[in-house]
Amino acid sequence: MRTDSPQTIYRKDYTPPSFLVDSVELGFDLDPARTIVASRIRMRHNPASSSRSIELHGEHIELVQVRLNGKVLKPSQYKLTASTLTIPKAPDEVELDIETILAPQDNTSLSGLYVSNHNFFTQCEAEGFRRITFFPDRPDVMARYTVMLRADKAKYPVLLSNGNLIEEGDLGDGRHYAKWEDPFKKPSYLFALVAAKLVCQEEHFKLADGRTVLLQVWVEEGNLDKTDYAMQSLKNSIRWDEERFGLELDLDRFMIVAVGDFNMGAMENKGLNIFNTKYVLANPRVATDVDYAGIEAVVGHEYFHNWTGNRVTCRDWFQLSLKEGLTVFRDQEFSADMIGTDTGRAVTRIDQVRTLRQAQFPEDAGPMAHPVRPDSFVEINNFYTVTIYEKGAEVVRMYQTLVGREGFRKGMDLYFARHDEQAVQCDDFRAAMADANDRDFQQFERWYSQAGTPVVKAASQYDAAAQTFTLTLSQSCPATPGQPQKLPFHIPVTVGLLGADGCDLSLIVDGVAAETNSVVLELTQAEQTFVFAQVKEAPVPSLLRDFSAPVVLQYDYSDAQLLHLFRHDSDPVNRWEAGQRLAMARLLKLTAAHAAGETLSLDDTFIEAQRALLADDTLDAAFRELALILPSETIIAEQLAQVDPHAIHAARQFMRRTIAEALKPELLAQYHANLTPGDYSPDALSAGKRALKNLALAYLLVAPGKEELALAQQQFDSAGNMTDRAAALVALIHSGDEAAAQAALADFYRDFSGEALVVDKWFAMQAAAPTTDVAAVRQLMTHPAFTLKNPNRARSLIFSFANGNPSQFHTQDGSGYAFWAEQVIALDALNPQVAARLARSMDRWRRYAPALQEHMRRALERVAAKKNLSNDVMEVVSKALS
Ligand code: 0A1
Ligand code: ZN
Repeated sequence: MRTDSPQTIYRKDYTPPSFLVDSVELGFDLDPARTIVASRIRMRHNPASSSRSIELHGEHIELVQVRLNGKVLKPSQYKLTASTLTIPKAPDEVELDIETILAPQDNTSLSGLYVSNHNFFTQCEAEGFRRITFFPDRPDVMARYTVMLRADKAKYPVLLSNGNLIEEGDLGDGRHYAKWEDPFKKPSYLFALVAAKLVCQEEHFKLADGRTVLLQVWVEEGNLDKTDYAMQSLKNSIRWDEERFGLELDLDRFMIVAVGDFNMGAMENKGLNIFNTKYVLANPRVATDVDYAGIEAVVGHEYFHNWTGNRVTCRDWFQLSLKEGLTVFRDQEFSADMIGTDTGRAVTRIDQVRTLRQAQFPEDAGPMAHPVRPDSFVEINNFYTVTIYEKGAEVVRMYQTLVGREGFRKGMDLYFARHDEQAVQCDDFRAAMADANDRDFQQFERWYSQAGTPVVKAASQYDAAAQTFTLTLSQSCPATPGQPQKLPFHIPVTVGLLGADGCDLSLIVDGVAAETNSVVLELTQAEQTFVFAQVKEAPVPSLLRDFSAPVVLQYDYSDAQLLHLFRHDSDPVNRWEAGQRLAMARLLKLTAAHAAGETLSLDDTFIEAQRALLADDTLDAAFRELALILPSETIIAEQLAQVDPHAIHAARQFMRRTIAEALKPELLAQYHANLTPGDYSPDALSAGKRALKNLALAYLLVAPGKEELALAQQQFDSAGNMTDRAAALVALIHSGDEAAAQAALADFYRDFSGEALVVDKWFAMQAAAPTTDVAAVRQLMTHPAFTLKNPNRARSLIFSFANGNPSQFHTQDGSGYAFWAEQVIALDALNPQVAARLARSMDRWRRYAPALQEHMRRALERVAAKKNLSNDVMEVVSKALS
């Protein structure tokens, strides 16, 4: 809870730490109600600092005693506030002994040391270590850790911490101990411990250099049948980082531990990754294809942090994207390489583009917009955002686009050669990329310092006589909070030209012949012109291939040109994009028509293009599925100056229904052609088939007859895996047949009530159904399985409703917003981080119709007026209101 008024922290105010820490010895006497922590910190004065006082952070902990070089300090010899402990005028070399007491069982924030299902876990990023003991809890203080854990042996048979186990044994009186030593220097945010009753799947694994390491995946007893995929993903990650980046595991032992109460996806603590169960547990009965893909990505992500984040870490939290953007890029490349095919790669790329448009572009256009390297924040936990992660990954990807894969690898090698075991800045990464490739990335810095999504406008002219195609690109970027004016970015725009036959033309740009059918144009000015020579016919330009930059691209395509690209573009991402443009144009017209009370209609052109695509067996099922999904209601809303969620919903539903009716035979044919009989496998090919089949099912159930209902029911009853089971259930829920939906929901709950992650799905499906109103959500909250205390559960119901059910959340009477305010306030008392995430649902409130806006403003003000609001929520709502 907030103790004094929230303070803004500025990047420009960075000062080096006054003391550096060489080693830390931690002793834990673990008890849920009263854990005693003893620490011995060896420090020395930092010559780079002019300050002589030792500054330690500490929050929500009781200080028992502090000794300096063996002498107990009297309260007059230090200054203790609610968040700091300062010892003025300390000598050069200091040994501090500090004892603190905490109550993990009362820690509902899930930051620091906490209890989940009777077991102990820690979460120290970003500033959780200060809830365990007093320490310079900042990432540029890197130290060696030795940890002694003591706990009741029967209740907590497993005692884990970072690094290597060096000793364990009994203490008598039913307690036991384990001593761990981490051979690498690390910042405090990477500290972790687990004391629990858990079991593990383990394996000895041989590294490229011949060493054998121990890999473990720890879970609760009943979940040992759900660890195979996480273990396989871990082994794949290790191999991949060896092969692609020459990076090896630097420990003898690497552990993954699953916990049911967790604020985020997972955490990269050195050698002891702690994971939300959602990203570990899977078997075909309980996990969907999407869950499997999530596990692969997150296991990879946390493992890759071992080098990008842990060995080389961040100087301060403003540099967060240094590790997160880079590590997301690495996990994206890993997932793409695991599929291995070109279209597989493109499918993962399309997913990334969808995430950017669904979440990052709106963030970049709203009150919480911030640069990839922010200049200020109130609460760092609010900055684990899609901008830091996903846009940050796009920024890293652009280096690779500009210097090529090999050049990128050279840049990475130089980065590690220069900065291993250091805490550095985004600028250091940029310098390594520039120096290794002899490139000037001065201007590229603006991707780190300027917020907002750039808009690139393209215009073209074909001169038949001269056989030239002239492409003029111009750029601009909208104002964002605190940044009214923007300077031009360095934007890679990958371009190809299609001839009338649909094939790529060979390219000569500004006199230089390109080696491939795509060329990377570098747009660095406000406006630039590129001339393509020897162009024998008027081409259709394919712009921003592979989504080469995180921008909005505007070009005045005709329908005919888009259809040409949709049929023929050799770049699958742009092929998909052409379909999205065709769909969006229609969705916007339909939305306006609905709002004006006109009758809705859809032209045949679009339907026929979809028909052809659906039946094109030369295309991967996964690609066809993506090409058939219409832009989401959120993405449509982002195109509009004033948002009417009901008109958008009606327009999209109309389009879905029209497509479903027109393409019924084709959808049915694809349904049957893409069954995946036999044993379940989560591989991309099978998953793609299921995705297409289940999308066909969803379309068939938009306005179903008896046969379609029977088909869904039959799939629901006989499905051999969760992907098909859940898809059939969702189709029934959206079918309009309430009785069938309710019966299936009851069956589903009965079968899976013991599987927490499946119960989350059960809540989420209902929360997102357009038939579920606020009253129904309130009713679901009274279900015995519902609790706000568990973040996954809160997200499954409350967040799914607020973010995934726009037509019900935004009702005219404002009851959705009043509900939102209540839940933000209730959550804030338990877990400010989760509450602040929910608070973000109102980010775009100023774009709604005036009547809705008024309700939203009142809801925001109600939250802002609450006494004792956390800094987390305060920052979000006050930025929304400002
Ligand atoms: N570094 C983790 C994300 C993470 C951040 C904060 C957490 O608790 C507040 C937990 C995890 C990652 O990128 O995976
Ligand atoms: Zn990360």
